[in-house]
Amino acid sequence: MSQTAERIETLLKERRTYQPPAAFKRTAHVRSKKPYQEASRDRLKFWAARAKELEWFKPWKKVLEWNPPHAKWFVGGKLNASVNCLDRHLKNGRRNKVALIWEGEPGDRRTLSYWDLHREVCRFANVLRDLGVKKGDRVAIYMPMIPEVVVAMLACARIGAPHSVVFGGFSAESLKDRINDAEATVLITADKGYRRGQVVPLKRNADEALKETPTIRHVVVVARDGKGSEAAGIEMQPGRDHWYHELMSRASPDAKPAVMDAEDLLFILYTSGTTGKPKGIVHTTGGYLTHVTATTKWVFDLKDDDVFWCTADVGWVTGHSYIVYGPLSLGATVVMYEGAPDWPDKDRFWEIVERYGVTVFYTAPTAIRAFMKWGPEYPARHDLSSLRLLGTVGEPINPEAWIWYHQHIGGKRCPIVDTWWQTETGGIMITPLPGVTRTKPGSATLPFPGIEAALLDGDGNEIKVGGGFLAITSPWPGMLRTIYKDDQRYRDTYWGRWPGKYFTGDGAKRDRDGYFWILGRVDDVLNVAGHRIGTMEVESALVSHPAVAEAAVVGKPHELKGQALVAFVILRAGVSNRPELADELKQHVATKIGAIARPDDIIFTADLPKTRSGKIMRRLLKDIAAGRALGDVTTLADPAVVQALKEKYEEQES
Ligand code: 7RM
Repeated sequence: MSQTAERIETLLKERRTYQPPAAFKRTAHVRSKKPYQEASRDRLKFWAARAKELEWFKPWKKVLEWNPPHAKWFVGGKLNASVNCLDRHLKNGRRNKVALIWEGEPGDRRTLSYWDLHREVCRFANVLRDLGVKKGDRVAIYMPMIPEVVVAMLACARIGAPHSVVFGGFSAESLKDRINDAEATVLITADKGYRRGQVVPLKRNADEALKETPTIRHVVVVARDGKGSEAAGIEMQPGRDHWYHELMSRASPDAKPAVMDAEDLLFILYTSGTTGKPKGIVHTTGGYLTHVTATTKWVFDLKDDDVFWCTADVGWVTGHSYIVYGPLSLGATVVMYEGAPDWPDKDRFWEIVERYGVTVFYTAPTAIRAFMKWGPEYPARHDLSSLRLLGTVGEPINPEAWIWYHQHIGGKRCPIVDTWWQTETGGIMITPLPGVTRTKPGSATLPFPGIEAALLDGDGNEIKVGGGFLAITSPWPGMLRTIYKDDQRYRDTYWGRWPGKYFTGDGAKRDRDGYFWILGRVDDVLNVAGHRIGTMEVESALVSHPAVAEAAVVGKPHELKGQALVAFVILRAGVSNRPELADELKQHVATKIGAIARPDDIIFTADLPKTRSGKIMRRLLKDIAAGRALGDVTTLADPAVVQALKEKYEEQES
């Protein structure tokens, strides 16, 4: 049985439902289905009402201009995202409210009030302006999870310079490619970060990337442990490299915000697609901020006394939308943690929840499955009674993990919001509203008010009940506007399948109540521990190794990570299979892309199963990797190849 078929089978058996607890419902922002009705009656009026909750320099003239596949939201409106995240809280009684509670992996702690954060952001905005950064210039950010990464993002927003945050776990080469695609002029990094007790040498990686990034004029380096504790051996190139603390010490804490058009770029974020080249997803200001602010408020039900912890890294869209822009725009208190969940021990997250009284907690199924495996004794060591709402994102959650999360983390009293969305959608799209929606373990439930989703078949016919491709059938405020410098790819990837309807790349099932059950990607994108990885990217990395002639990468089901990578490799003529070669190739991929893309298994083979026209039959490779009986082999050029591969893999596994 295929992985998808297995999942459908499990989900079909899932009949448990959970009503919002009465106590939760009583105080929730949304207590009735009214917003759904209002939005379906007049979607644009609904979104305009959400946008009015932001602070605008100048109101918009038109809510939406839709020239498929290009949308403009809040046309003519002017605003600034950093003003919405900071300045407005200096006037509404929140200026001494804690904005950020930060904890480093080694145990160092800092808190910043909205006023503190405002001063830091203004100072850094001035620093960037002094370095010559102008409105529209791209700034690359390659940092650990420290408060300065938030300062850097908001400072870019303040001066109208789109940021491109590159996850700190990516390699020098990945960083280089992203800097060059965006033609960034400034890079902000740190001397180091900490992860699972190890030092992450960010500046050293950056230096490697900087050898081939001709557009970079300046590099700003944050000393992770402060002035006087700069990492040893850091090389600062005179004229190009500057210490953050030195520039900041001379900068004024007042910086006028740039007046941004609603459709001016706020950021670019690279994500994996089905080719070897990541896509620069473009998000603009007014629609994005409206979408993330509205969803943060209603999905996480955030109130002034909440303490919100989203465990994502700011290098991913979840960090952009639900650590930075959404919660700060609402004036919430946000917890930010630098390191690993099992450092120094497997109860680190629960220690943090207890210490700061976290009330709303948002994490990924892969983390929940790890907690399950470690055992309930770790959360049981701590008082988790402050928690009132739990969320998940990034991949399908299996019902067992949902139930475990509900019981052992939520103490059976917290609703769970399983939120489906993508880098491209900007914000949450399919989700329960915790005070309204009856939840079912494994289902992301229903589209957020104002979002229109459907299941379509290959011809674009709607499937009301059953399985199909997940599509978004009308534009939404947080949608990507294009792929940076590649509008054709934008048109082809997302809008080429059905005119005017957005193709998500996910398969899903819809039940009789209209609930969506997301099954996973239907394209050549894998989801490993909640991280999106393109099979083609890994294949390109493999064939860049001198020993490799050809490679095909597929996913196999993995207990914790959801999926793991399996690479089938054909060696070049004359290369013999040394015993250490598999490890060398795994390391090669990690060096080329980043540790998240390291394959679990490498299978050497003399041949790959191909159709008569020469297309690699990934479906068969997936069957082999998953240890399943082989699917249909009738179109194969040489069926013996597959049988031989399968036997080889089984031998290797046992
Ligand atoms: C936010 C984020 C997007 C892909 C998406 C799905 C998968 C995300 C869920 C989910 C099932 C969910 N952005 N996905 N959330 N699958 N249930 N609640 O993850 O761009 O990195 O990934 O992740 O396949 O297409 S992302």
